[in-house]
Formats: sequence, structure tokens, C-alpha cells
Amino acid sequence: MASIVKSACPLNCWDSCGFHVTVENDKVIKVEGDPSHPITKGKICGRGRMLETRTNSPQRILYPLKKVNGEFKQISWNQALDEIALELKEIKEQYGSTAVLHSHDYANNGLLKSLDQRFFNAYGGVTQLYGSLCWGAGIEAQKWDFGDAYGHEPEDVLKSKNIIIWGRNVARTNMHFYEKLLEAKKNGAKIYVIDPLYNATAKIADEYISVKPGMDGLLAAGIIKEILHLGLEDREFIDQYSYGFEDLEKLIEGISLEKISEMTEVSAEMNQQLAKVFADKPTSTFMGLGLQRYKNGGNTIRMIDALAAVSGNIGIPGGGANYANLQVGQSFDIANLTLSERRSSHRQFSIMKQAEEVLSAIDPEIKMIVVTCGNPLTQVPDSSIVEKAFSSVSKLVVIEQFLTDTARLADYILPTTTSFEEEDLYYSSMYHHYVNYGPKLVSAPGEAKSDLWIWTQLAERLGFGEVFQFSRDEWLEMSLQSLSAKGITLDQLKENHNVELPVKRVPWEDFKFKTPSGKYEFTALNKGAEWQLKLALPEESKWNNPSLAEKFPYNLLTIHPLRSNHSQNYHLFPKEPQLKIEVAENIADEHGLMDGDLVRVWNNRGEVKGYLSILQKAHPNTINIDEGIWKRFGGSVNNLTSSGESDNGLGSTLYDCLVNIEKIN
Ligand SMILES: Nc1nc2c(c(=O)[nH]1)N[C@H]1C(S)=C(S)[C@@H](COP(=O)(O)OP(=O)(O)OC[C@H]3O[C@@H](n4cnc5c(=O)[nH]c(N)nc54)[C@H](O)[C@@H]3O)O[C@H]1N2
Ligand SMILES: Nc1nc2c(c(=O)[nH]1)N[C@H]1C(S)=C(S)[C@@H](COP(=O)(O)OP(=O)(O)OC[C@H]3O[C@@H](n4cnc5c(=O)[nH]c(N)nc54)[C@H](O)[C@@H]3O)O[C@H]1N2
Ligand code: SF4
Ligand SMILES: [Mo]
Repeated sequence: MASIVKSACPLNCWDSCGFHVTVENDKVIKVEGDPSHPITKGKICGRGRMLETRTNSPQRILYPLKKVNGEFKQISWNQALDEIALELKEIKEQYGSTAVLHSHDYANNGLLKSLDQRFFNAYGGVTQLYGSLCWGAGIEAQKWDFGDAYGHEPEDVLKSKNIIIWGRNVARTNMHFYEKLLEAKKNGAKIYVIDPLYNATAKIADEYISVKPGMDGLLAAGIIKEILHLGLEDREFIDQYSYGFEDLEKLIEGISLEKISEMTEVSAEMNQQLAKVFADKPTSTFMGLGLQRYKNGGNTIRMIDALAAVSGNIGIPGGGANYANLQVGQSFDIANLTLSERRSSHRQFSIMKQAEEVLSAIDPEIKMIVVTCGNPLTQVPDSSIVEKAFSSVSKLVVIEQFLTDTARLADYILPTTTSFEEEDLYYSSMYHHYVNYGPKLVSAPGEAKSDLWIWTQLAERLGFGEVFQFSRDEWLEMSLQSLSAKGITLDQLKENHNVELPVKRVPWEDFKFKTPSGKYEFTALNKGAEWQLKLALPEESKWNNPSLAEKFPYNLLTIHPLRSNHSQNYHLFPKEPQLKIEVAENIADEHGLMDGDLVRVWNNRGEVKGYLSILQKAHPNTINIDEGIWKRFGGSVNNLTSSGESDNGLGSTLYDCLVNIEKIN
């Protein structure tokens, strides 16, 4: 008999939805929204519904596989684990534990997914990745400005008079916030969308502001300039609660509004209008992550933070410089799980440059890469180098559900469970502050095992089995240690399926910031001169690299796909996907291109081929190719992207990318 059970979405997403999953005869039949979830209220997206297809797919990897003479051969778990454990032991003895690289991303939001770190720490400490392809530049920026990256609770936007959606593709990537925007609009709030692409969110905006990619920091500086010119700044906030305002004033004195308008390709009138909008409080700003995937990404977010601060929109209901909500993740005792005190050696590679670092590593060289919750061949920039690096090591171990681009390169593939096949807690530090419980609903197919089982088995073979001798309940309780002191327990989560976390609903309401000065810092007190706020420009632009811009005149964005979470769904579509190359109208005109034409997009790093689609109202000279497509379907777009790091060292420059285009036959 079929039953409907509550569960949760594991995907790396803003929304962290509650599910109703229909289960019959140990099989997931259907995934729907849980109407009782306080935020997601029964609505979910196609990626969530497709978790049924993912779980039941005949393409699942069912057995451990070993590559022998270039072909994958099924082997037993014992053989796989014994051989990998032996390899790990020998590498440590011969070269030291940091000859192993743990390459990972965050494909699964489960709390217990961080136990991979426990394994590698107990092993002695490996080479780990720092920074983030996703949101790194902006998080670091907000840490310098506010001391941390905190967002307002979802309901708070209903108190805003004006709402600025700055480079966030809300209708596509953050659907429950889109619902909130519709509600706010109905209540009379005005919505402004600032984005180079006229996306679905722009369609509901009162005003759409089309900006040249990578130029938002300059735009924000222009708006601040106009606010100061009109005397609309919040003097009380500036005088009492901020540090370094004079430096900001000096900085923007050096550039005229006309120059800003010319460079951002946003009219001076719009700049003036936006100054009045920010001053007409409360105005909330919701930044997206695409906005900061540029060399100047940190400065961009800092300048937008500065705009929210100068206009007095920080710490007030209906205001905020909303980017992420790290309060959510900070509620858990993840350090109890990761056991970092156990490691004796340690080395770090930048996540952006992991491939170059692998190729150039000495002392020790990288001998083994272990991949978890990631598909770097598709998702990490500059794919040709990534492929070279991941092919260069003597052992590549990939823990996966499917035969991805990365898994194809592996020496060992270890088949792992999907979220409905194991119990965990799920949260996202991006939007709302509820944690969801996801029970184990069905058995795993074939011999697929959870990541946790794999770590436990390897730990036993390597002689540190005792650090993994805990039950799922015990692990989860370990991570809820501080919360249980506040009355939030595992039992309660199992019963309610979601619990509100005790976080600040309106951060910085007391104007006490977590910065070194305790104030909002326009100038970062403990950073040297080179790190101070700048009018920074993208790396691949006519200003910073004129000869490159002449050869490659178009900005390439590679935004997140509608129907897939990154690379996770394309192979599951009923129809084989094709690479769609979306171009602004002026590009189609210049090259005489029509919808459906086969075109090639290239730069010095690589090329992709795909089918043209003309994007109405996109910013001139802008191209978009949704990310995530596997090599076998015409990807990856990361053939084209740069592995550069953001100005503060912690973010990617995925959208800071110039290309050219031509028609092919
Ligand atoms: N459907 C779907 N939803 C997802 C995901 C997915 O893969 N698919 N992934 C999830 C994850 S991991 C993340 S990080 C989030 C990301 O969520 P978003 O930040 O919403 O999405 P991105 O695709 O990263 O960013 C794209 C938006 O930034 C705009 N943009 C790009 N460059 C600029 C710029 O220079 N200036 C301005 N103003 N705008 C710019 C793009 O035009 C686009 O509207 O989405 C999550 N949700
Ligand atoms: N060009 C370009 N590149 C981008 C981006 C972009 O906007 N443009 N966005 C970047 C962003 S924001 C992000 S977050 C990254 C995402 O990069 P990734 O996290 O690497 O991408 P995904 O495709 O979500 O997931 C990778 C793999 O994890 C596997 N997986 C899922 N669940 C589990 C699990 O429980 N255990 C294990 N072991 N594996 C699992 C999936 O099968 C999938 O193949 O991509 C980045 N790359
Ligand atoms: S992918 Fe995001 S919006 Fe879709 S069901 Fe999962 S959490 Fe919800
Ligand atoms: Mo992301």
C-alpha cells in the first residue's frame, strides 16, 4: 500500500523545501511539497520532483567499479575498500597524508555529509580546498563590512517599501522568495530588478535596470554619490555606527556620474531615481550570487553593502543587504562532527585553482584525489586543465550516484545512496532559517551505500574505526548539542519534520557589528591598504584588458539552469539535452544569426558548440549559456571560464569571461 511520508529536499538551493514523498513497496513513487512546511508551503520545483527519477533511474551506479585496462569492471565492496585503504596507507607512509586531495562541493545539504572531513582529519589531514565557486567573494565581503553574512527572515520583506533584486534570478533559483515578491507587490511595494538579463523576475518588476556585467559596484558607487549630492544619507547611522566613511567619500569623489553612466551603461537619470528609492526607507536589497562571480566580486558586494548602509537601510525591518544567512549553519555544532583537532598535517588549495595546484604540487605531489558531492570536470572552471589534472594522479576515487564526466575518469567509483535512502537533517544558509528532517524512506538499489558507511568501512581498515562508532541518532545529536540546550532536539525534529532555528530575524538591529571596530566598516579596520574598498572593474574587460576585449568582444554568463541543479539532472531528461547559446539581439544582428543556428563560442581557453537563441532585452554584447551540461551533451561551459580568484581571494570569476561567436555549418 502506498503511504505519504514527510521528507526534505537535499539539493544545494536557496529554498530548502519540505517534501511529501509517496512510497510504495520500498519504492519512491512521487515527490511533492509538504503543505504544512512554514516557508515552502507545499510548493516545490521540478528539480525536487525529479528526485524521484534520480532515485529510480536505471542509470544509477549499483556496484563498486574499478577501471582495468581502460574499462570499468564490477568488483566487490571488500576488494574496493581493501585496495583503497591500502593505497591510502602506503601514500601516507611514503609521501605524507597531504599527498591526498579531497575535492568536493556541496551537492547535498545533509548535515552528516560533513563527516567526510572527519575521515580525512582522522587519517592525518589531507590537502583540502578553500574558497567557494559559489558565493565566496560575497561572504568574505560581508564579513569585512558587518562581521558576518546575515539575512533578514523571509517574512520581513513584506515590511519593505522598495525591494531591489540585484543579480538574483529569483523566479528560477529561489521560487519561494518569488512568491513573497508577488505578495509584497500586491501590498504596494515597488520592485526593482538590476540584471544584465531580462529574466522572469524582471517581468514582475516596476522597473528593470539593465547593467553591463560586472559593473554593479560602480553603479552602487554612483547611487551613493547621488544620495550624498541630494543630502539623503542617514547621518545618524554614519556618525554613530560606522567606521571609515570619509574613505568612501574620497573614493567616489574621484569619478563623475557621467563616467559611471558611460561605463555601467545605466543612464544617469536611472542612477538619480535609484538614489531616491534607497532613501525612501525601508528599502531591502537582495543580492544574488551571479553578481559576485567576477574578479571584482568582493568590491561589488562591499559597495552595495555600503549603499545600504549610507542610505540607513541596515538593521531596520524591511531593509537589509541580504546576501546569505550564515546564522542558519552556525546554529549547528559541525565542529563536533569534523574533528579537525585530529589532523597533524594540512595543506590548502584554492577550489578555483585546484587543477593547476594539482599539476604543480610538490612536497608532496598529489597521488590520490577523492571526490565527494561534486562533479569538478563539469563544474570547476577551465575544464581542459581540470581534466588534465584529474587524469594525472595515480588514483582517482569518485563517490557518486551516476557516471558523470568526473566519474568517467575515475580509477574507482563507489556507488552511493540518494537522500531518500538515508536519514539526515537538511538546511540551507542562503534564505530561510528552518531545519528539515529527512528520514530513510527506501532501501538503496544494488549495492549502493551511504557516504557515511563508506567512511566507516575505510576508517576500520585504516585503524581509526573508533572515531566512526556512532549511530545516526548519535551523530545527529552531536550536531544538535547547542540547540538541544535551547530546547531543539532530534526527537522534536523527527516528530515535526521542521523546526525554526533561534536566529535573529532582523540582523544588526542593535547596530552592534561583529567587525573589529564593532561598527559597520566602510574601511576594513584590520586590513591593509591594498584590501580597501575600490572602484574595481572586471578582469576580462576593455578597461583591464583592451587587447583581449578586442579579440573577444562579448561577456559570457553561465547562469544556473532552470530544470537542473547544476549538472545533476540533464542525463535524466526524457529528451537528450542540447547546448543552448543565448545571445543579446545586437550580437545576432552583427553576425546575421537566427534562432536555431549552430554556433561556436570560443576564447583562449576553449570552445563549445550549440544552438542559438536570441534573448529579448538582454544587455548588449551579452551571451548566456546555462551551466551544468555534461561533456557528452555538448558541455561543459567551463571549457571557457577562468579559474581566476576574486579580489578577496575566496570567490570564483566564473562570469568574468570574454568570448567570441561564429556561425558554423
Ligand atoms: N533552478 C536552479 N536553481 C538553483 C540552482 C540551480 O542549479 N538551478 N543552484 C542553486 C545554487 S548552488 C545557487 S549558488 C543559487 C544561485 O542563485 P542566483 O544567484 O539567483 O543564480 P545564478 O545563476 O548564480 O546568478 C544568476 C543571476 O545573476 C545575474 N548576473 C550575472 N552577472 C551579473 C552582473 O554582473 N550583474 C548583475 N546585476 N547581475 C548579474 C544573471 O543574469 C542571473 O539573473 O541558485 C540555487 N538554485
Ligand atoms: N560555469 C559555471 N560553473 C559553475 C557555476 C556557474 O554558475 N557557472 N556555479 C557554481 C556553483 S554556485 C556551484 S554551488 C557548483 C556546484 O558544483 P557541484 O556541487 O559539483 O555540482 P552538482 O552537479 O550539484 O553535484 C555534483 C555531483 O554530486 C553528486 N551527489 C549528489 N548527492 C550526493 C551525495 O549525497 N554523495 C555524493 N558522494 N555525491 C552526491 C551528484 O550526483 C553530482 O554528480 O558549481 C559551480 N560551477
Ligand atoms: S531544488 Fe530548491 S526549490 Fe526545488 S524542491 Fe529543492 S529546495 Fe525546493
Ligand atoms: Mo551554488
